[in-house]
Amino acid sequence: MAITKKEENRQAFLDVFKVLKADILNELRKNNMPEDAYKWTEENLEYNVPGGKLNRGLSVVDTLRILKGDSITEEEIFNASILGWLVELLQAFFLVSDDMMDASITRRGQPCWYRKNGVGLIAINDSFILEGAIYVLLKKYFKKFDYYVDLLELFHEVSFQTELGQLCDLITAPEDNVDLSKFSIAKHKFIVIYKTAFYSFYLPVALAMHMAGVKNEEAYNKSRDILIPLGEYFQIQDDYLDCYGAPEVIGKIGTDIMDNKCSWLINQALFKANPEQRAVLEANYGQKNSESEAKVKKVFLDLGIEKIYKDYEEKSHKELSDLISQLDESVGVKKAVFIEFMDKIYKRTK
Ligand code: DMA
Ligand code: MG
Ligand code: MG
Ligand code: MG
Repeated sequence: MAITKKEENRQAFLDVFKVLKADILNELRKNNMPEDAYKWTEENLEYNVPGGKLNRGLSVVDTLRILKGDSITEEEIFNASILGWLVELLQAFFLVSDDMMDASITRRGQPCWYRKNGVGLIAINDSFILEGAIYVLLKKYFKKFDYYVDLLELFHEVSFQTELGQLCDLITAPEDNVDLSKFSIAKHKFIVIYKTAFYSFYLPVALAMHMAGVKNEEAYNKSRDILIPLGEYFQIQDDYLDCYGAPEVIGKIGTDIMDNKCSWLINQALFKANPEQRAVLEANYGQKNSESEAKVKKVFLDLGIEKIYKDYEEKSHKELSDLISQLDESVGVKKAVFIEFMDKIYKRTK
């Protein structure tokens, strides 16, 4: 697809957000919300929903375009865009709460919502409102379809999976008790599949499949078998970028080392470290000061972690391409869906 067409689709997608924002605010009007609460929610939506890369949301539309081909209608594109924004609302809900739990500083190039003056812990409830808005809109636009309950169940299931993943992510990284022996590649894999892969990769594609009328359960299972490893790859990129990404490009300041996170990088480092290097990691990982963080980064440097990541990226891309090429399209999905999604994230720098 030419850049211009892509940009045009993105603009059309962004235009749909205006409609949905008005719908949600209208719901507040119907509930006679006081003017300050109305304004507050308007800012919550503007600040937290549309400012990201929109990969997840756009993937719903892109997937439906591929599944339907030339027969796709304007109405179907509009409806797929709505579902895309519901994924972005879910993402906003998770990010607002994730930033509080991870004690993050910035997100999408601006202060995290909870760090804004006067917001603080109110951000907890604001995240609930972002989640609640999903179901207001889903009912308004999709109750009339026979697959409404499938969509509802899907949002509930992946939300629960993500919350389970966030739980494991958090309790594997206690602030007051750094114990690197709790980490492993297997533990990391479990955490990232649950906290990221289901909602970021399976959800957008499965939503479009429901819209396209795919009923065969095998099609969902086969898609999941590709999308989960793709999501794992994406979160490993996120872990890499936390340490090596430029904050002005990724829009956030990395916190994983200070937060004692079971990230891909520390697991690779522990795998390669000699006893002295391990001792440096034990003494400095998860400590909330930049001197300790720098010492951990120095061990990463000495171990050549960046090169290990670059090799992983190549290898993973090849494995995912093979997995996609082996897909049997007769179950009711197309390889292009997964190629399109992979192209969106391969070698990303943000
Ligand atoms: C992200 O994990 C997972 C969810 C559910 C938001 P993370 O804390 O590594 O994300 P980020 O690096 O964007 O804070
Ligand atoms: Mg985080
Ligand atoms: Mg987190
Ligand atoms: Mg991260």
